[in-house]
Amino acid sequence: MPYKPRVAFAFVIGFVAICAPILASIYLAWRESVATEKTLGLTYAQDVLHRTEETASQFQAAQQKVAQARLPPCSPQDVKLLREVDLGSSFFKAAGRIANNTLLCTSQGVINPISLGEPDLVTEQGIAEYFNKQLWPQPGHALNVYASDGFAMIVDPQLAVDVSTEGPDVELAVFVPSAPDHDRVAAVGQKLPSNWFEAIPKGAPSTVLEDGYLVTRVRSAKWDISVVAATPQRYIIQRIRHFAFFFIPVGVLCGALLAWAVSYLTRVRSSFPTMLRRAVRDKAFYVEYQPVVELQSRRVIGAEALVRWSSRFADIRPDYFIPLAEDCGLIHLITKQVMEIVTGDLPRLLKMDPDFKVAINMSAADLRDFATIEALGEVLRTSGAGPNNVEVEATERAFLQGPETAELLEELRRRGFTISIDDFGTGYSSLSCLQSLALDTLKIDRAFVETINTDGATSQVVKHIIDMAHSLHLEMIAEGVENEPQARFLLNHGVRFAQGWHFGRPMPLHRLCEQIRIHAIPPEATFSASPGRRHSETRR
Ligand code: G
Ligand code: G
Ligand code: MN
Repeated sequence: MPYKPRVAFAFVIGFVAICAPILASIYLAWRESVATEKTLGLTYAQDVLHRTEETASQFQAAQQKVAQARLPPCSPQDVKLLREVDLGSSFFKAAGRIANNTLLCTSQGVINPISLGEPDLVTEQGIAEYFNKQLWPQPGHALNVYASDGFAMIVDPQLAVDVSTEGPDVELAVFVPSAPDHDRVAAVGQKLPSNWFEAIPKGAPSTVLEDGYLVTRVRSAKWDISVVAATPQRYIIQRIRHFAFFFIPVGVLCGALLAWAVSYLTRVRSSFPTMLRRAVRDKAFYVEYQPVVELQSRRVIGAEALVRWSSRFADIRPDYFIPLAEDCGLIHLITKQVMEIVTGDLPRLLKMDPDFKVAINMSAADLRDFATIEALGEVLRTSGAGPNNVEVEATERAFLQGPETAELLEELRRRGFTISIDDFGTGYSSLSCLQSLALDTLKIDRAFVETINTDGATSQVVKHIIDMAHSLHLEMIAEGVENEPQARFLLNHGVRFAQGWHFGRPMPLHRLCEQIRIHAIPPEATFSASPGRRHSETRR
């Protein structure tokens, strides 16, 4: 992306950076609140359902026990048994005997018969239910009676719905889903409109927002029982305020931090040309050399010069600053500085090995500018090197720039410089151009070397690149060699040179000189004498 739109883009990003965390925090607060209220509603409903199911189970167990005893109803032994089952069942007020809708005796003894009238409903399991009966003249609310096979259980319906909730406005009700009117067995609340008492399928709780309430319904898998719990929507709003109180400041803080970071980066970017000019003036650029070895002998025969920038704050990577320098048209300043440094280093290297070759990376802009020819000539004159000691590395992209570049490379080659194509295979490769280009060496990109001895889909590509280079009579340097099997493979396929962490990372000049010295012994000796040394270089 060109420079100016990129700054505009940064502003858009900055704006989004401020708004997004705030919107996100509101959204989060809303989601958290609804989720919390849903969970609470479900907890209430399940709590009530559990109590009601427990009551039903106790009724069933007591009823079976009494039926099995086969005692004459309301006989002294029968009343004794009723008292026993009453004491064993925590949800009972009392147990009793019933016939023709009339309560005849209870666990408290024989009483005057109490007529209950017709049952309010009969459940799927055949239990007759009588609601809100004022059974005896003692204080307390009305009771429910459940009856089956002459056995009756008297229950305080408020017991099931007496669960503690987050506020007084939570409405709860137990109802019988199979009954035509879904009659309420028990309830707390004033509202409880009839549309809340809708039968839902067994086993799948449902939660919906209706009538200003979050309405949760659950249904028993075993019994003919459903529960509805309704929490006022107002509680959700209160909760959102509560969450927002925490989330929004965090969102604002994140937004502010992001906006600051973006504006800082934008400022750094817009002041980049100034920074770069200052770095050139202060000689903040330096060079590291990555050794190039001959695979057969493992001799260091050359090195690639890689530029580094030690800024006031930190070391900046070339991946970052080279494209920026290219964008703002200042790459030639960096190239010039690299050439100056290499000029200074070459005499020392040539003293150790007169055939040593240093590769310099060139950008597309350098290769359109005929001053580059002059600058390279200056390198030779000042350092005393020959053109065979200097290799010009250009990326595929640079090669495809047009007639000036082709002409310039042609001229460099005529003058005896080595020309290599860098990162081959990763750019907009136009294979047909390879033949017509003024080219000596192809650098096989790390991406292809990585696939050697793997079964990835591209692992065959490296062989084709090698074959092609052979048929075009190009020299090859494999890049990014990280282990011995890769080195072996390349050697066996006729690649003569390589660089990569297996042989050495980019290093300062004095370390490079050491490496040259170590490997300057006869090849056989080198090969067996120094694997330990080589391995110590293979850190990852
Ligand atoms: O080794 P390193 O991570 O520094 O290399 C990162 C990239 O920067 C490589 O693709 C390399 O081609 C590029 N590079 C390194 N030094 C120079 C240089 O002096 N000029 C140019 N144009 N590119 C360079
Ligand atoms: O694109 P060019 O080849 O100029 O860049 C070389 C880049 O590759 C640098 O970033 C350098 O640090 C990196 N490099 C060199 N050798 C290896 C290697 O063996 N493995 C990996 N992963 N990176 C390497
Ligand atoms: Mn390179």
